[in-house]
Amino acid sequence: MLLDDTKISKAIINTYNEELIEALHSDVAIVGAGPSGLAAAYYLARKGKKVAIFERKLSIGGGMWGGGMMMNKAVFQEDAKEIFDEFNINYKEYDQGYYVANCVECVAALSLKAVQAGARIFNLVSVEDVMTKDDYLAGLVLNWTPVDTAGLHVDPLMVDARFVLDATGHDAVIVNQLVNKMGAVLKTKNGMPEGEKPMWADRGEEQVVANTGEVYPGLYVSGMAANATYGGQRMGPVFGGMLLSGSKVARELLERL
Ligand code: 48F
Repeated sequence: MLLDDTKISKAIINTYNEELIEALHSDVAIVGAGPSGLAAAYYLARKGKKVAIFERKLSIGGGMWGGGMMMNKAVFQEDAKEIFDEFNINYKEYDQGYYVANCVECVAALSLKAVQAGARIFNLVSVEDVMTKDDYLAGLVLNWTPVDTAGLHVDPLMVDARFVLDATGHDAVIVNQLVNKMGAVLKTKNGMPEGEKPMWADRGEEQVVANTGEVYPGLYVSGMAANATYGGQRMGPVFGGMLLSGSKVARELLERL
C-alpha cells in the first residue's frame, strides 16, 4: 500500500486540532508535566474529569529524569509506597523506610497512566500569562515554546478551566504571574509568595503535602510550587512527596468539581 504523504499531515493536523479545541474548556488545566502534575492528572482523569496539561518542554517528567545529580534513581519513603504501587512502578527497599525506583520507569509509568486515563498532554506549549475575571483565575494564555525561544512577537491563544493547577516546580510560575501582574493576594501568611527555604528533606516532604491546595480563587498549587508559594523547605532528590501532593490536590479538586 502506498502511503499518501499529505494524508499523514492531515491526520496529524486534524487530530491535534480536535484535541486542542477540546482543551479550550477543561475541568482542570495543569501547568507543568513534572511528577506532581502527572500524578494529579491521572487521579483526576480516572474519575472522568477533563484534564489538559501544558508543558513547555519537549520532554515531560520535569525534574524526575535526573534523580539526584543526574543519577537516575528516585528515592521515596513509606507513605508514598501505595502510590508507586498504584502506578505499577517497580522498586527495591534500600533500607527500612527507604525505597528506590528507576527514574525512567517512573516518568514512563506516570505519563502512560495519566494519558490512558484520559488526560491530554500538550508538550512544547508554554503558559505565558494568566487570564483573570474579576477576582478569580479563569484560564491560561498559551504560546508555542519556540516562539519565546526565538524571541518572536506572536500573539498567544487562550484556554479556560474551572480550576488551574500550578505544578511548575521551583519557579511557581502561575502564582508569580498572578501576583506580579495584578497584585493578587494569596492565602499565604503575608498574601505574597513566601519563597522556598533551604534543604531539609524530612521537613520539606511533610510540608509539600501540607502546602498543597488552593492558594487563590481558582488556583491550586502542588509539588515544589506549593513549597515555593508557602515557604516550605526544599527536599531535593526524594520524590514521594511529589506524588503524594499530586494525589492530594486531585482529591481536593474532585470535591470541588
Ligand atoms: O520541576 P518539576 O519536576 O515539578 P514538580 O512536579 O517536581 C519537582 C521535582 O521534580 C524536583 C524536586 C523533587 O524533590 O524538588 O524538582 O513540583 O516540573 C515542573 C514542570 O513545569 C514545566 C517545566 O518544564 C517542568 O516540566 N513548566 C515550568 N514553567 C512552565 C512549565 C510554563 N510556563 N508553561 C508550561 N510548563
